Amino acid sequence: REAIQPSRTSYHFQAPKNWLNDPNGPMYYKGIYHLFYQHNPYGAVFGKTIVWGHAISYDLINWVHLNNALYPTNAFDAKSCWSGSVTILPGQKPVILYTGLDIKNQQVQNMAMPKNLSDPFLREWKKYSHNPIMMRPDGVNKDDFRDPTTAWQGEDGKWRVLVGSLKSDRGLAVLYRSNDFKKWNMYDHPLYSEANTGIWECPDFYPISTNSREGVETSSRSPQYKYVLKASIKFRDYYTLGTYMPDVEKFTPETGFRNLRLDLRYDYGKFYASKTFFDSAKHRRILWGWINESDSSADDVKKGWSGIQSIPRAIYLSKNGRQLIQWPVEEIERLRRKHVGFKDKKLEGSSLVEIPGITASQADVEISFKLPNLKDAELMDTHSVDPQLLCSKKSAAVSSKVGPFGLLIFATKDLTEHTAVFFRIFRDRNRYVVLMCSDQSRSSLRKGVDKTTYGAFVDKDPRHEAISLRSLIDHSVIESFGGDGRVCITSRVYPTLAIDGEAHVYAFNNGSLDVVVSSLNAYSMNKASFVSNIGS
Ligand code: DQQ
Repeated sequence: REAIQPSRTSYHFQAPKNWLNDPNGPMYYKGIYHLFYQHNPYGAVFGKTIVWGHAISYDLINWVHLNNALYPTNAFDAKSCWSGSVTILPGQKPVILYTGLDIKNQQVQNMAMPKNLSDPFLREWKKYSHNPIMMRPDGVNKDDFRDPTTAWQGEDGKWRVLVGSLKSDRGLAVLYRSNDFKKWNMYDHPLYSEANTGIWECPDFYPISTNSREGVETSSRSPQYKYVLKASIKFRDYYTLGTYMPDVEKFTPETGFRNLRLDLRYDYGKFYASKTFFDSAKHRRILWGWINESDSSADDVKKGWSGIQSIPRAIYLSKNGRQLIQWPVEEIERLRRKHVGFKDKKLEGSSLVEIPGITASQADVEISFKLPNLKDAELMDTHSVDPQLLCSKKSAAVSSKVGPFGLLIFATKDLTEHTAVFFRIFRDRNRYVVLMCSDQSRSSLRKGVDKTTYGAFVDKDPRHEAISLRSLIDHSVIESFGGDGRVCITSRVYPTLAIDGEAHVYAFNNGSLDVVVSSLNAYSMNKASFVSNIGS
């Protein structure tokens, strides 16, 4: 593997070959996790014919690839089967709602059911004979109507579902209702819309508990729940918390998507078209997202594949109720092998400490920092700055007093190549503000790959708590969770020298004042198993 394909990942989900994009219809059904995904079976780039790839797993980590579940067969999906979701109807009956590109290239919504419910893998799917079940509303362009959500059932027995759209410069989540899951009527207003956002792709809408980390089923209701509405807009997944009143179909957001610069996002790096599902086995809500490549289409054709899925993340509300917290599902820890760790070690100003003895290109690293010298932090009016731009202005190489400190990942010994994931602390009046950055600018000697620096503010007070960072490292991807899962930043990088045995990982402090590593736990990671059960 390594010699030919240094960027192929070892424990992230990928298609056996060719193009992959959005996760579709994830579900837990009778002891098995299903993941479908947008897939071009004919090439390594997005194509004219997109189908639903399909894989199953018992643990969300090791997967069996199955035959494609949905592919063009009829006029209503003749050109492609685009994104959609699964709803498990009463009586344990899963149903797929998906977008068809029909024979005239219009986007329509379709339904499909398992051919044989007694096949534990649900390998084959049959399409509903009366498809399409939803046509675009008046005033909506034929390319602006797609990606049905998981449906939810109200106390009135009616089913509701959202479809992403765009109408006269407003992004919107069109709401449909049905008594029987077959005949759907558009409601007279969208669940929510906002001006000047562009189309909302892959909307997601679900309740979330305000007093527990446990996830809840999409149809369940309680005064204790808030609701999350997510929209995928121009390669960023924004979410807003809010309240939902099903009797009048009104969603009232707390923040909305309007202020695109400072709004809440699942991930401030590469992570798109995500989708959640309720895992009834472990009572949690799980989030999957598509992580695309940073290289060119020509590179993808050369390597024969493109796109990976994130490690599934458990998702719940923060204690203060202001945002979501994400954390890799616990099952990923089963891949941990060799461990190195220490506690309470001073990391002096301008210093670098190697984390030795692990496979640094395939690892899980958790590190926490305590900051004894906070009062000297740099002053900054953080309300008027874009955190991502701040990270590129103040890159890992720019020293201040408190920070940057963090990890250098996929680093050569001489640091010719490295990706820096780090924090910097600012003082803003009487508050301390934590900035988290992922700096890809020196990740690879290769030219022509996207090396954008990412960044976001972490809602944590460094006076009272350690600032933690966990990075899942897998050959060409780093998924970083800052402040115990408050800020996630995913990046794709393609080191040319820092591969396999030449890759190192370091803790670094490029600030002039000392910081303390209060704990470090780093692990080599095993490969996950991906088995193909694709046949005729
Ligand atoms: N990808 C699908 C669409 C969706 C987009 C097509 C988002 O259904 O809107 O592959 O990445």
